[in-house]
Amino acid sequence: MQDLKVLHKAVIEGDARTAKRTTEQALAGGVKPLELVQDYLMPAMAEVGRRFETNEYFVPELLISARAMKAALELIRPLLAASGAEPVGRVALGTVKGDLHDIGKNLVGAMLEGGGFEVLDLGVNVSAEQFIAAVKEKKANIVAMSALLTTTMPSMKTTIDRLKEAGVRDQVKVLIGGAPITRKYAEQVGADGYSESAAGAVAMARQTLGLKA
Ligand code: B1M
Repeated sequence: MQDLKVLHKAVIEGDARTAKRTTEQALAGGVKPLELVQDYLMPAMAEVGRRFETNEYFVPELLISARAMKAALELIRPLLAASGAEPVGRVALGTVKGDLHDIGKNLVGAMLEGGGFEVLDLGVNVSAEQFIAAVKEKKANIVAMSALLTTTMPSMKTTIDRLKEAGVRDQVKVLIGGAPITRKYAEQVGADGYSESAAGAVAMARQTLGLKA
């Protein structure tokens, strides 16, 4: 079994090829997909964020680290999502308007799929109108919003307000999350649920629909 610190280092250094190869080998060697995410990939991105804050890294380094993380996640996501049962709910998932961060959102989507939900991934920079359209036209019964920037957090409240104005707020549960989001903020904006992690998002989604966690 290879040393998985190589994976951690590959993401920090933006080495997508090594990140992919190490992930392939680890999965083939029986390492659990979630362990790779929680113990190696997420701590690596946290370190990338720390370096960005201290001006050791700039946007190009963030981008190449994100690319390395995505290379690993592309292999991991289908394994997290493997399920096959009838969907327990339909989730309209997106990163809110003005925000382009999608790594956490993609993980949340994979975990929700793994937890038996059908996920309509609306992508990044998603407007209130796009969420409303997914509720009206695609009959989503959960709206799940991710935000990574303090400047885009207010888009969550805007979306909730617009869901009310469109007369569909009562038809859906609204879940929010992302690094700057807190439970208190979720309460303030009138969301139905908040989770700080992708794994917790599944339990929260089940809970809001009255299903067993
Ligand atoms: Co950006 N960025 N970024 N960035 N970036 C942060 C968020 C930042 C904290 C870095 C820093 O200063 N330390 C900072 C925000 C500061 C703030 O708002 N207070 C920041 C900044 C400033 C910016 C720009 C403004 C930089 C610039 O241009 N000057 C710019 C903004 C662009 C925009 O969105 N409009 C920008 C751009 C980028 C890149 C494009 C280069 C790249 C993103 C690539 C991509 O996503 N495709 C990037 C990256 C990589 C980061 C960091 C380093 C890593 C984010 C990440 O992917 N983390 C980040 C620093 C950090 O977070 N430490 C940073 C890994 C991921 C698994 O975690 O997304 O938190 P996360 O998701 C978690 C949980 O939060 C939760 O589950 C996930 C897994 O457990 N979760 C949910 C997420 N959504 C959820 C939803 C739920 C429930 C749980 O329910 C619905």
